[in-house]
Amino acid sequence: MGKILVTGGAGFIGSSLVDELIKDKNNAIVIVDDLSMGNRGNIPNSERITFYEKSVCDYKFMEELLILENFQFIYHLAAVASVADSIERPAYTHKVNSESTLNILETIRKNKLNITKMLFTSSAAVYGDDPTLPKKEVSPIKPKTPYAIDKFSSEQFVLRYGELYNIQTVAVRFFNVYGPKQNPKSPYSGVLLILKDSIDNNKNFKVFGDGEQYRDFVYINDVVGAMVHLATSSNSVHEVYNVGTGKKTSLNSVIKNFKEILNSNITIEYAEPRAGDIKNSYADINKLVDSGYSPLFSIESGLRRYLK
Ligand code: UD2
Repeated sequence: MGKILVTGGAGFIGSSLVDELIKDKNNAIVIVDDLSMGNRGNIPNSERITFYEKSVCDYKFMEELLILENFQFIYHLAAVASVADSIERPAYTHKVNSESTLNILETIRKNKLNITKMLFTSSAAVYGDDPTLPKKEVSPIKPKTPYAIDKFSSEQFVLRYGELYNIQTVAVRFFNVYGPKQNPKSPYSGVLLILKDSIDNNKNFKVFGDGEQYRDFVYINDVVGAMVHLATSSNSVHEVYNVGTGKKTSLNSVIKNFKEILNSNITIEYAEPRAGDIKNSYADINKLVDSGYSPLFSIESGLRRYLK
């Protein structure tokens, strides 16, 4: 591939992407991460990786870096990754999740940088709780939080800006991603990590609601696979793609999977539904599949790999 920038490359998804990209001996990777969510230990050791502990909001640094390195590929993952955090800090979130993206685009445009592809990572949060299911890329957009608003606006900036100024761009909307390297200490951990953590530490697991709510849980390897595919495919330009499995899995059924795989009992407490939660969500992934990427992991095989 060549010279690659991964912002947020010390985080859960970013570092998993780096693990994959580094396998290709032709790749040299630059990571920019301020370690606000990420963890240095997530970054693999390699002389083909350069790590800068910097914020993507350091515009002077980012501009100099982009001009100096002349990247072929840019994966922009650095973000305030927590919806709850975005509600606490909307203006800060806007800086990190939106303005930093525009700054990268502006630097590319003004300096006529010749990138092969820039990929932006958005979220299923943009659909909000509109009841239309499964979510298609053309389904109604109803962002409910600063996080979702900024993800949607940045995604649109990246795509339409790309069209206007002839920059090759693509965007993805992640559904519920799980896998190793997710930070169990984070108060905003995904439900599968919390479940795993409860089992590991012999704690009760609290189900918010009746457990019949469903999600599209997608294993990290498929998320990485889809990103690399879309970044390198010359047909996927100025488009946004859902990244999920296309299958719905209820919380109760995922708990059953955990019990079977680990052959252990889990003590469940049922509690009131969590305020602000959406009831159900899952992706229509036909667009992704038509582009040439089909997920390899089902919830069963993904969980087996994850819990191994
Ligand atoms: C996901 C994203 C969020 C945002 C949102 C958009 C994660 C961690 N969160 O939220 O950032 O993009 O999608 O819609 O990926 N639950 C329990 N017990 C727990 C924790 C959760 O029952 O201890 C339930 C929760 O009430 C919900 C389901 O599990 O019904 C999934 O919760 P989640 O926080 O993993 O993910 P989600 O889809 O609400």
